[in-house]
Amino acid sequence: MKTLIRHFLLSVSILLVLNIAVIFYLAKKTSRRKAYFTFEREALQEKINTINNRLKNSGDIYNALGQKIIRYDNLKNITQELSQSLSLDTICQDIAEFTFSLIASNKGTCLLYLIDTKNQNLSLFASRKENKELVIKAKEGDIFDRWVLRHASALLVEDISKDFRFDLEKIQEEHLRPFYSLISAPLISQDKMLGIIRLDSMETAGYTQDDLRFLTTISELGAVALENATLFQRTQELAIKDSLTALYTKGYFMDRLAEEFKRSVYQNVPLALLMIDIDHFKEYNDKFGHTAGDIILKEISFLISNFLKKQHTISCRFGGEEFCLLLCEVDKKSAVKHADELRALIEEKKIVLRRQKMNVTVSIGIAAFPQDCRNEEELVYNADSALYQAKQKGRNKAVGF
Ligand code: GH3
Ligand code: MG
Ligand code: MG
Repeated sequence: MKTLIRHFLLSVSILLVLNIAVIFYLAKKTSRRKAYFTFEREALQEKINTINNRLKNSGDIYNALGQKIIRYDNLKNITQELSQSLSLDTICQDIAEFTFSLIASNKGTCLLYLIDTKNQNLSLFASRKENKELVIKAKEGDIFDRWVLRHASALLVEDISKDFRFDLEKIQEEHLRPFYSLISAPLISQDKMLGIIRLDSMETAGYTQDDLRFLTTISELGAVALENATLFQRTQELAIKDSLTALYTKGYFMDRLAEEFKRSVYQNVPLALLMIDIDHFKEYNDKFGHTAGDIILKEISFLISNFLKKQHTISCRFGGEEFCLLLCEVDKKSAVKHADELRALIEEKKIVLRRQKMNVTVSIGIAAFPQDCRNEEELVYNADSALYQAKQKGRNKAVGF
């Protein structure tokens, strides 16, 4: 019996050990599998992340491409719009409008400067602002615009406070309005610098290289349109301006006189005409030569065209050494007074002819609406008669009709 019990216990023990071994084996196998699955899951997750990233990048590229297509599609409209106008002002407004809406989405500020040919300085011509209250202090450009002008190349500044090329103190001196980033491109046509188009933003890194590339494309198209408009304007001016004195020609003046006369009648305002003739001009020609005569004509024209600048005046070269000055909304009494001031101004001016200082004089005849005439022809005729009287009275005189 005892042996039986011992055998039984041994069998049970063996069974128990076997069971434990099986359980241990199974547990180990399960944990290895678990580790394997965890590893697999992580690998899969990584693959999913990579695919997601690729999808996101593709989405970004897709969006960027979409934006590019929209932008470049708009270039067609810009080209069309710009080629339809020959007015400098309209073209500048159009360039600023396109740039502001297409690149900046109407955020920040867009400024367009043209080079003033007289002093070679930049001069603000058109602007678009997100904040309408903003004051543009730098009407002749700032440190960034001068950089673009000097280098004749486009500029991207992501953060003005961190760009070593520009002195922050100077920037703050020049501006009332804050901005942190900008892009700017020169307007160049046939190697000639015409101006600058620029965008600035209240955010740092407000523009990308792609924005700059697009701005450069717009500036190239804009520059061609501006050059055409300038040439057209110059051609028009040549037709209406006398080449020696830069005063209006007689034909153009007569058209303007007719307009102003009509306006005076409708609005019941006075209008006065000064007919000016250089005294003994032929003698200067004979003594000093024709070129010296031309110098006199230029000097006197300059004085006439700049006289009473604050008032509405129109001046012209009426004939050889004869000029007209129309004083709009000026009555006869004031006109006679002004004519004598002009006469004295010319008399006092020293004109150098062959190293000799000369005092050239003029005679002036004055006629005015309403008392002296019923139409513009009578106005001219009567001013001329008054001029004849001024000559009769001994020259260097201003005489009213
Ligand atoms: P008066 O005081 O009576 O006006 O005498 P004047 O000598 O000024 O007048 P006149 O009509 O005898 O002479 C005008 C001269 O102007 C004759 C002409 O040769 C000259 N003249 C006309 N156009 C030009 C020009 O473009 N350049 C030059 N240098 N002379 C001109
Ligand atoms: Mg004369
Ligand atoms: Mg004359």
